[in-house]
Amino acid sequence: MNKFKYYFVLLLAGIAIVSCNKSDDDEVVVTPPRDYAEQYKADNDSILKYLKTNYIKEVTPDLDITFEKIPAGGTQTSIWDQKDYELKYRDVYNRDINYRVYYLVLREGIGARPTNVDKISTSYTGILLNGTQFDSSYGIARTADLDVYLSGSYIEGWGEIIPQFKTGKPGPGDAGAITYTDFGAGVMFLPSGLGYYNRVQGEIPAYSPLIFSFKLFDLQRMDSEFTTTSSGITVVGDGIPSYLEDINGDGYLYDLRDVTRYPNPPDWMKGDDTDGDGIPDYLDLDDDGDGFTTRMEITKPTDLIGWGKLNGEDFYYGLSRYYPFDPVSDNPNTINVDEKEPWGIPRRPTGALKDPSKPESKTNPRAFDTSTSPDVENDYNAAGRLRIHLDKTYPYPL
Ligand SMILES: [Ca+2]
Ligand SMILES: [Ca+2]
Ligand SMILES: [Ca+2]
Ligand SMILES: [Ca+2]
Repeated sequence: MNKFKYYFVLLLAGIAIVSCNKSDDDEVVVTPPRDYAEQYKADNDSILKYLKTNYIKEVTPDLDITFEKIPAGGTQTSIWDQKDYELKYRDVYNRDINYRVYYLVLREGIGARPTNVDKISTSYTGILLNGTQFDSSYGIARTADLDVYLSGSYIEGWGEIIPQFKTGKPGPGDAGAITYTDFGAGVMFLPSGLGYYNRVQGEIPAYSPLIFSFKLFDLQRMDSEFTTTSSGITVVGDGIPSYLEDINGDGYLYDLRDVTRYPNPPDWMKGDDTDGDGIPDYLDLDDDGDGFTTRMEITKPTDLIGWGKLNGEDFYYGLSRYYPFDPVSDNPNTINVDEKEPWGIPRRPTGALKDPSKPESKTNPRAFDTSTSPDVENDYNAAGRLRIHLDKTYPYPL
């Protein structure tokens, strides 16, 4: 091994050890962990008790919420019984436990819904069931990665509950800052198994249920495929944002190869793997398993980038090297940039055969039909078309 490289590796190892020690200062792991099912039962009892013995003391116009314990003889209506805000739940499967996670909807929001692998802009406050505040962004927006694999966060409950809400509407605020109106806002009541569980984290004792009030301002769509090397993982993406790889459309993406988290997943978690190879589309570099990468399949021919010809006329195809999932219209707010991408990812071509006297095959494919506009529309734009990267029969079986 090259001597310089060797020292460099040693140096990296040294840095890694130092940073591990640092994180050990504020995190103590209690081992062995308790049984998840027993702990969930205890946590659920505690959370139900909290919901039935506390009330909503105040919700400000900006949707900051405070709870307080109903005093002895008090006539306040509990969080559980009140009707001002809807108390909902979502059933979550994790580590073979079927969790019922309660959350309060202060406002759903009006924008887009993040998936559980997107990044969000949020402000939040976390408290324990005894009212102790252990964390807050104090109204300042922070970026949070909901992806449990990339965030390094142990709080899996966020990715399960936040996608039930929508983002807000951005607008100019004071001093050029962006402020949001009509954002989603809520409160989640997480059992410890979807929080830090057996880890002591700062002021949070092991096995603590966590209450987070949050505002969902904005989101960033992620393209999550990654490659692994000795220096860690590199997110590379396949050109299809993860939220468009949610094949069963439930808003959630799960890597079921993680048998620690998902040992016996229910059927509703399984619908996002087109080729059935166990790698969900959002992490699969070849979604249909035909040996050609999705990235290659959605790459435009070079004559379909920028200005070209369509039916003999000048035609603007868009600047991107890749077909977008669906056609993209020009953004009127950016007057100097033409974002228009008139064609989305095509389906299996429907045009003329290369040799019309022979049947369709790998060596005798159909062309993308550009002879008439309706056929172009059908190949590239038809609503609900099976896009090339999801078509197991294309190019063709051998
Ligand atoms: Ca992707
Ligand atoms: Ca899904
Ligand atoms: Ca797959
Ligand atoms: Ca493929």
